Amino acid sequence: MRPGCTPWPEEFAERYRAAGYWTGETLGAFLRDRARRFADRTAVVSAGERWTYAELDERADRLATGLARRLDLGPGDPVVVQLPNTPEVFEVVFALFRIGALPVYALPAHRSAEVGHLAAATGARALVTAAGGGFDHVGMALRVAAAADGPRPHVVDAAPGAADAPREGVRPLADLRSDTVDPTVFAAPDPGDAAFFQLSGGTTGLPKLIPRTHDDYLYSVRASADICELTPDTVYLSALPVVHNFPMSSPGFLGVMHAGGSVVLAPDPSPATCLGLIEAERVTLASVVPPVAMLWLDAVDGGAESGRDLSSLHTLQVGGARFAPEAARRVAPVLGCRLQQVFGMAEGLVNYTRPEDDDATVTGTQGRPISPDDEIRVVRPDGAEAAPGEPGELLTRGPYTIRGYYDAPAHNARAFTEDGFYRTGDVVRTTPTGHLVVEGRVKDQINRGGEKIAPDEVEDHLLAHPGVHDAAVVAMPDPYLGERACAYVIPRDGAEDLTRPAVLRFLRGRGLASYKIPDRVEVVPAFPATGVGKVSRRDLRAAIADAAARPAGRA
Ligand code: AMP
Ligand code: DBH
Repeated sequence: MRPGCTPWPEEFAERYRAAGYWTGETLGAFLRDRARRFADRTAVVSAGERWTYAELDERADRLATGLARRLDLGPGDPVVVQLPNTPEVFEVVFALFRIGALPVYALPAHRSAEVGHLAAATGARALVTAAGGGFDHVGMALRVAAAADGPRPHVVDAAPGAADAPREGVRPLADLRSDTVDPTVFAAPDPGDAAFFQLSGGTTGLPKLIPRTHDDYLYSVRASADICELTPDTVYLSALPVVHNFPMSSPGFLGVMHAGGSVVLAPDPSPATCLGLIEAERVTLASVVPPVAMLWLDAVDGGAESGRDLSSLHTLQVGGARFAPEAARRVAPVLGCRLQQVFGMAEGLVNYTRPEDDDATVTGTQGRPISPDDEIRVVRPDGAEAAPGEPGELLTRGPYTIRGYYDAPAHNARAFTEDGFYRTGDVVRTTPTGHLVVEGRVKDQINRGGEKIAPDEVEDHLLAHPGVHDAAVVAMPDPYLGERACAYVIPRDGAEDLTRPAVLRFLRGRGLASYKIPDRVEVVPAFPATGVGKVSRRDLRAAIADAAARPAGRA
């Protein structure tokens, strides 16, 4: 395996191969095989374009040729991919797979702090992004490339108009599409090696990189497609950015392509856009985070979209954050479709409620694991096994859960047990049927409607402000997003200009992803709610978490 990655112990690898989970298929070969079987079927619908499987396959070949010949990219080269929901995202990632290069996925909301970190941590050789969308992603990529230690990564603009107004130092994607295909550039990567990097929401400091292998990921994809009963007639709508793990693999676009179905990319998650696409494209399956599900429910339930014909929609998948049971119970009557809850993580383990589950299970649990070989432990704070039904921290290992973050030995020693279980930081209880109910978490993280924020990371940026003496970022409950972030900031003596807008401006200037910018900033003389004198930000977080966990009215 690539240095910095943690392999599964050989006895586990053998077991997963013998069970037929790890088949040796690679992501590059995956598309080739689908293109043979489903050549003329529609693979992708997006931004007015419609590509068949054969077309997507050919585009991947042509771009692979250009990337190899003109940018000298090849096996093992990491490439940061930060693209919105446009068809080019598929062309780019499959071209990279074909030459054995490794996509490093960044969300469109990420800014220079995150993208710079991804590029530096992987030694990226190129950044593929796209102009448009109200933020200058290309300019940001140029700044990140200029700041790189070592050879300057290429910057590629995948926006359709990029070649019309070429920008200094930027390669338009159109210039990299070779007219001919050179099969000598195709690589045959080791299916047991890292195929790409996903980003973890993280709990401490900078986001961690998650290396996923061809073998492990494609197993989760195939099994997910089976569980979700996908067929060539599946029409899947991704309302989330498709580079996120959920719309990529749970079952996501890869699961849909495995089955030969069609993927419809929504440019934004709004009810008008998405419900319009569901009606127009006869969408059968869609995946959303809870706040988006709630918006759709309200828009259809007597709102602006109540006249839509949503009769094609068979299943709405909701995941990424806690979906309140009251909202879950509205899905079937309001949208006229089934609900499927999805509790997953980019590190691996994914749980689904199943088509055969009864209503109470579908609305009241977060599903059960994909694989019979997903090992689940629920433990008490002292590490002892919880009793059946008792809440505890979820630990897991299995055929598609990583054994370590990339190049992070110190962090791995805390995030994994000695025998290789990933400490999810989620508090769950199990039901007698083996379903999991997410009850809370022990990890220091804010889940803002599915977008994860590590308080530490934001605090470190706040502490870099010369006028900030101390800072604490904590979750505050929110009826729509579940949680939002609030930053408490103590000014240094004499720092009178440390106002709320100044703090927000400072954070934006640091290049932090928009969803990590605190929703509320309180400039305070000392941290509130403790009354025990000088309190560190860690103590404060612990105190607030503790207070929130106690029933109201008790001190
Ligand atoms: P990440 O590790 O950044 O991929 O984020 C995964 C985390 O999102 C999980 O460990 C949970 O904390 C949270 N999560 C995902 N799906 C759900 C869900 N259906 N209900 C509650 N929390 C969820
Ligand atoms: O939140 C997640 O990271 C997530 C949610 C649902 C995920 O990675 C997944 C399904 O695969």
